[in-house]
Amino acid sequence: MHRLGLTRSSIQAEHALITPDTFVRTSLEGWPRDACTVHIAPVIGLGARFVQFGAEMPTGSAATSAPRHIGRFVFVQHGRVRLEVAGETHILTEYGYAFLPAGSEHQLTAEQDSRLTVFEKPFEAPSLPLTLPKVVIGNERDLDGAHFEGDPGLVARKLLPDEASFDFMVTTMSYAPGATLPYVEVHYMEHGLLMLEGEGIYRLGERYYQVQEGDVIWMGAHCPQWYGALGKRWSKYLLYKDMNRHPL
Ligand code: UGY
Ligand code: MN
Repeated sequence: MHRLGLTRSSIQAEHALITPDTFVRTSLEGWPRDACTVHIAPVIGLGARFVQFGAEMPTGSAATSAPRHIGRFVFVQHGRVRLEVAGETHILTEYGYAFLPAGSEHQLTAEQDSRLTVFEKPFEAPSLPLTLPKVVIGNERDLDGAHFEGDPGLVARKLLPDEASFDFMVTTMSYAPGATLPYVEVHYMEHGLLMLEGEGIYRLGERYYQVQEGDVIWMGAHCPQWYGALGKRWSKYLLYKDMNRHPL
């Protein structure tokens, strides 16, 4: 049925919900033609300091490194991707991921039709001692989780090392049906979010949104945020957060 101009997408000054019915594909340098949907970019609302995009890669297509000052995180939603970096070859399958520090030359080749989500951020070096982040490869399904704030119905998995050399973190948050964030969070760090599984309700600023698998959310600095899992099965989201740097 025609949607008559209606959508759940909503773009506000300090947050956004972007639903798949409104995704528009474009060509990004280094990616196959028309492969990318840029969800979050510095031009959104009052401004973001990172980029989140999806990439649909047909079998055999390839992507090259980000510009040298940009750190990149790649997550495979589905498909199979070959990553060549630092003289090694890695195969990333569903829920596989890679962190590619700024300046690391690499190539991603789709061995099957694949869908990726990518976070990128201009790298901010840490204060002395200057330790630089390394390449990280993993699969979310191999990670042990920790109960968030002691709640057995809320499991957080850190996809990157919790080390000061990294200027952002990527986590998955999994919620049992009925579980919620324990309180409304307000923090100066930003989030980019992809709903991986299930459904729930997200408070962003003063509004409440129904959200489901495939939705993207941007939470700008200080955006009040809270989530409740309303579905009948566990829900899970992938979450970017800038970390470990002085706010000035
Ligand atoms: O740690 C966090 O900032 C996380 N709990 N935020 C969120 O899920 N919106
Ligand atoms: Mn948060």
